[in-house]
Amino acid sequence: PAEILFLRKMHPLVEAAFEGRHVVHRFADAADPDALLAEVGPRIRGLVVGGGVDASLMDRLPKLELIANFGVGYDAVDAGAAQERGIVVTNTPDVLTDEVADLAIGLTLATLRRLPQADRYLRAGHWPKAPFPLTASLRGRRVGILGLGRIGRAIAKRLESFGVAIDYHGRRRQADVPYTYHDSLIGMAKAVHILIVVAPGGPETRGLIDAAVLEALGPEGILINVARGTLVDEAALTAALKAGTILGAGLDVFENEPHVPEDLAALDNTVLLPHVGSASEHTRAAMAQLVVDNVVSWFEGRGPLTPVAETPWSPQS
Ligand code: 8YV
Repeated sequence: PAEILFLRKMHPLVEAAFEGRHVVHRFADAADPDALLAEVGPRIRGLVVGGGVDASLMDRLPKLELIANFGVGYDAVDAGAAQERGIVVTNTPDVLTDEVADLAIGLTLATLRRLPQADRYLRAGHWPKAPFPLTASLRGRRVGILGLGRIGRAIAKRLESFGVAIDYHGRRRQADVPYTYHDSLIGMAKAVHILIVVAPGGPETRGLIDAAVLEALGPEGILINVARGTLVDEAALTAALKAGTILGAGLDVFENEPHVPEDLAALDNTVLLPHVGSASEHTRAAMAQLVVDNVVSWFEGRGPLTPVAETPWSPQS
């Protein structure tokens, strides 16, 4: 058996999976996490996480072979530092693609048609006095997707059936899609009405959605973010929403989760969700199973199932 460390409380499927197979240590249960690390750190070969792992933690785990991340986005794991140390990182791609794409469509419609606001209007008893004010519409709109990866493509596929024009921006043009490519984000923001952010987080994409992009999106523009809060300059967004520089925003992710700035939460032209893109029973169970399968496969000597790009794996390596 291998000794494995859970950095936080995990999905019940992960919590139960290694009983009788491996020895699990839990940060969340430790009265003194630092003492736990000093005691078991030198023996830990697997790390199961949903959140941050930096180089200094890796240095306290000299026998570490595998970091299994619960989630497709692994911007909180320093995959470069892992690569330098020969540590393989795995994530949970594919199993959450459809769920997050569904949520992105739901959030887009909810933001445009002001569904949460309409619900609040009804419950507050305003309906008998006056109908709910007319809203913006998806009809005749262009939608721009920032990041046409697995989830971006699934969002685009769904949008096709809505009869809207679809544009995208990313590092490169993709030969096998019928959508309009923009080589600059600001160019795309100028061309579209709705901007959906679904690119990876991390230092390379930090603050991409800034005041200039919001200005380019314009007064009829809607910003949707289902990726990472770090891609958006939240202060610039709040200012743009207040000033009417853009029409509205639907956000599932924030810069400093679970904290949402009060002035953003106070705005009526926002729909705000507590990072629920993948949060269905079905999909979280599938993600949990993939975490378990990666760990089991690794310690049975069969390699990782879904290694990230920075730590590729081939049977020879
Ligand atoms: C989370 C996500 O990982 O997959 C991702 O990148 O953002 C989510 O599915 C979720 O917060 C799991 O805890």
